[in-house]
Amino acid sequence: MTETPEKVPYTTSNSGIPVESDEHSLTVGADGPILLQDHYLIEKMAQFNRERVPERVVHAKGAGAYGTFEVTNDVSQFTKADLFQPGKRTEMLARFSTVAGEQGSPDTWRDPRGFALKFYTEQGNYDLVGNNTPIFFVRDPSKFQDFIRSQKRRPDSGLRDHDMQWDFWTLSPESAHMVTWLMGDRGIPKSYRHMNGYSSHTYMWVNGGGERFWIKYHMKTDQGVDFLPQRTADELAGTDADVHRRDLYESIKSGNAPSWTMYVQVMPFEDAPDYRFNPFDLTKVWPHGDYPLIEVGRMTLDRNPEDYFIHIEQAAFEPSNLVPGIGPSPDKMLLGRLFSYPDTHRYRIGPNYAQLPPNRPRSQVRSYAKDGPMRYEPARVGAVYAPNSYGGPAADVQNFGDPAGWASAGEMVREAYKPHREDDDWGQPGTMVRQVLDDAARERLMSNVSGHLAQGVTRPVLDRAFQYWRNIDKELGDSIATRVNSA
Ligand code: HDE
Repeated sequence: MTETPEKVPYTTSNSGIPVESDEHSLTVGADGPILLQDHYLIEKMAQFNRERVPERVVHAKGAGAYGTFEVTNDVSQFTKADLFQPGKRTEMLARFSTVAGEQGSPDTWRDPRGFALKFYTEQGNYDLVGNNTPIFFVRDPSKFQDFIRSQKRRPDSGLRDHDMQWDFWTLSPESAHMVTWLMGDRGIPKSYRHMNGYSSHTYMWVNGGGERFWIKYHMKTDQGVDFLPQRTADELAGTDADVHRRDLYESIKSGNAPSWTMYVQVMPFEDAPDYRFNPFDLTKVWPHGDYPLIEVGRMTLDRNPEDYFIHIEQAAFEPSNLVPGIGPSPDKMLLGRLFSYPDTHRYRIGPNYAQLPPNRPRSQVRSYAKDGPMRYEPARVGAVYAPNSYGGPAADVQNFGDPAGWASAGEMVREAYKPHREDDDWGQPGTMVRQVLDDAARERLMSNVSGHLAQGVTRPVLDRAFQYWRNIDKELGDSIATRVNSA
């Protein structure tokens, strides 16, 4: 006996008109030509041709979810930001990603991971767009594009190329700290749930009294930090390229909501000029003995997006989304990023990207911006220009304005940061190798680097790479050279 299928609603065109067939085009006779008046067929083909927006130029492959941030400690002495006030709960969105691979690339390639957060606060969106590393490869935004090109694909063959990667790194010694991270265990996390997140940059916090502090954020995973050995990661790249996206989705779906505890390091404003490391240099950490971690709150991710494309592919994170009580620091990389992200969103998604569901602030928008492609929210202002006499919004500098800045004067120059007492490129990675890693982790680092160098890195880059590692740690560099030369 054949079962009667359950009645399902009828298909419509994008304009809501019932369609006549899901399978057959309109033709003149069963074997005849297709007719131009088959509007539905044309709509299907045209829509399909436009299904993609450009993938992110970096951080293309990722996964994300919604959740809540709740404050668990009183940090109001350091910031007046509404989302960090005692007892506050704020809805949020998180997106994790790999950096160099494309949309379909394996989740388990060795790479830093993006750790992008958007908090829907009462004073607009606050975006904290960090990585799973407290540092970065370069310290000037004008080197970023070159750096990324060296990590992506060659123009001739379209292949990735380790020679190109090590060429750039060894000619850019400021990369040593980050490369040491990348080649160690944390370069391939077990899953997105098993990694920490960092602001990496230093930001400014301002309290209710106008007092300023320099801060760094740390998001510590409550699942525990864990990693994949190179061999397991390589296998997974072939058998389950989406393993980390799947892990996040399925954990949340089964009610196993991952969480992270947020901490900050707080540096008094006046400490910056004399601190032993330049506190705005993105290749340096502040040792916890100098500035201990102070707990702020907990983020829990418990809601999968109902539509991946709408909520995650079109999510637009931007470090320039800073709310009252939080400001930038003089980190040149951060300042470069304040421009770059909204610019990429206008190109990738469209100028009205801020009206889309993942990007729309939960607080009221009273901006004087108007029109543009795909705009659908009416401008809720009394007039379309300011100043006006018809009840349009007016900036409230008194209530919201921050002294979120710093004094600055000098000649226009193109120069590296002025070095502080202990600033050099090899010191902090050397300390990591000798004092943070145990013997087994150091051995894995050595093996990961040697394996990477053995894949297509040629002289003179190879010799420079041995010297690079000797500069970080003599013994480690010697063993890498021996291992690679004897392979
Ligand atoms: Fe990004 N970065 N970046 N970046 N970045 C992008 O923005 C850029 C940097 C980071 O899940 C792009 O929307 C410049 C540091 C994350 O959607 C782009 C510089 C850190 C994500 C861009 C940096 C990051 C991005 C590509 C040097 C960690 C993914 C698509 C000045 C602190 C966000 C997009 C998401 C994405 C530019 C350096 C983190 C092109 C110019 C440092 C997590 O705008």
